[in-house]
Amino acid sequence: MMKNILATAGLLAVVLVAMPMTLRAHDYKAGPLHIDHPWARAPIGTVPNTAAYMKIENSGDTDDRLVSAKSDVAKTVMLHESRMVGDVMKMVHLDKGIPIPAHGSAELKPLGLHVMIMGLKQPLKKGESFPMTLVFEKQGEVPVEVKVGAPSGAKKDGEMHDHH
Ligand SMILES: [Cu+2]
Repeated sequence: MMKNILATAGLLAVVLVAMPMTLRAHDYKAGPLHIDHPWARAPIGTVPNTAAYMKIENSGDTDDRLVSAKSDVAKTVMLHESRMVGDVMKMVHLDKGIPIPAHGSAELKPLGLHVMIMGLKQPLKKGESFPMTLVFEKQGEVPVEVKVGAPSGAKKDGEMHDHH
């Protein structure tokens, strides 16, 4: 019986170690802010654009705001929101940033708020990661590593950006 438990525990340890890095969530603390699992889609084919997503929680008593993001991997990094207008997905540039309310959170996710990455200077492959600096109104600059996940499956996923 004891032997079985030990064998099972050993097997579990092996499985955990063997888990690919990309599946592991990662997160960052900066003052009252908690930034959970920043990740980006691998771009489709030779499209030089992609988007990054994460959840940002604010456990503090003061509202904060994500005002911008920067990264050397691309020419342009800006804050966007995808919105359905009729049956067309439109991109809106959020020039006032994304509010992170006190005791609240903001979730950047596909088909919603995102960090738009345009004019990639290098290909991004699934499993890699790249540095990005998030700039908050109160908390200031917070460096994070963005993990590259799978590319989006379809155009309607909102990752194709027709800029107007
Ligand atoms: Cu966008």
